[in-house]
Amino acid sequence: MKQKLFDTISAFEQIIICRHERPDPDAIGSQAGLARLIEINTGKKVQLAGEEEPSLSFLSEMDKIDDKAFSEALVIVCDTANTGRIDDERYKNARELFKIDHHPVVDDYASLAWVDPTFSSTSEMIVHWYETVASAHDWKLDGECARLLYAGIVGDTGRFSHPNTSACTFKAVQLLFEREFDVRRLFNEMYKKPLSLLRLEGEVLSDFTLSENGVGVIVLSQEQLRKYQVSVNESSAIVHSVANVEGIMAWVTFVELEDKTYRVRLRSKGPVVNELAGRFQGGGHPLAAGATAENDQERAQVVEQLEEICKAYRA
Ligand SMILES: [Mn+2]
Repeated sequence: MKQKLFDTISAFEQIIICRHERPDPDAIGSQAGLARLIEINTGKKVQLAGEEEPSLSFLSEMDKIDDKAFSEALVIVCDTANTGRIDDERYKNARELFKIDHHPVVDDYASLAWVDPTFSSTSEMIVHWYETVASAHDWKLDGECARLLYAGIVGDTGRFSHPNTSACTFKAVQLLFEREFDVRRLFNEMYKKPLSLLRLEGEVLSDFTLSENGVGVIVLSQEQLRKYQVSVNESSAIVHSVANVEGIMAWVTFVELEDKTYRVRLRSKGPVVNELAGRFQGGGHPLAAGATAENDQERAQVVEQLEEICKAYRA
């Protein structure tokens, strides 16, 4: 499939790259990193699809793309397991579709797909692809590519602290570090936090409780988000703030949206949580997943089921 990716890229003049909605650094890093890699080595213009994400614009901005362009293009979708999360529905009109992803398969949406959950991140897959396929065709990977792909790896491995970090990860990082880019500046941009978010975190942490089974629950209301002027996307930083509490097994963050539904973020130290996410219109990795709770009743069900999972895990 890796060689097929190279051949398919070579066969198309028009290339568009998509990634998942509400992007994280790996989504944009792999999308923009691959785009740049193709551009500097083939001279082809590669367009980036999806909504602009202001908090990640230091990585890359998106392109405005005509409807017509999609029907003539190879569309590559990075880092997205299910069709519902692909940012820019026009991917459906693509002449050819290629999926590159490290999440376990949810939707088998592309006839051409390179999916491998042993990689920490889609960005790591791109580096691996460069090293094993593209470099043999004399492709170069420059400092800006390295910066984008490094951001993706750092994001998805939690700065090399999550168990998805492997020898292959460090091999990829070695290659990237042989290029020149400003790591310090990148980290400053990735981990900067608005003061308002810090204040909201303070309020959340002072109310935080842990159940007997080691389950932590955080609920962010619309009222709190408004009071502290924190967006739903920015609030995702809060999910990490309780990760190191002694005795925690798994935790869940509910962020209330304007329509009174909740965005659910599940994290775990061992108990598998993506099956639970799957029961609530979501999915993800075994130890990190996302879902939706339609109302307070479903919110309570998520907590109840997470309690059961952690209790069973401990037994
Ligand atoms: Mn990813």
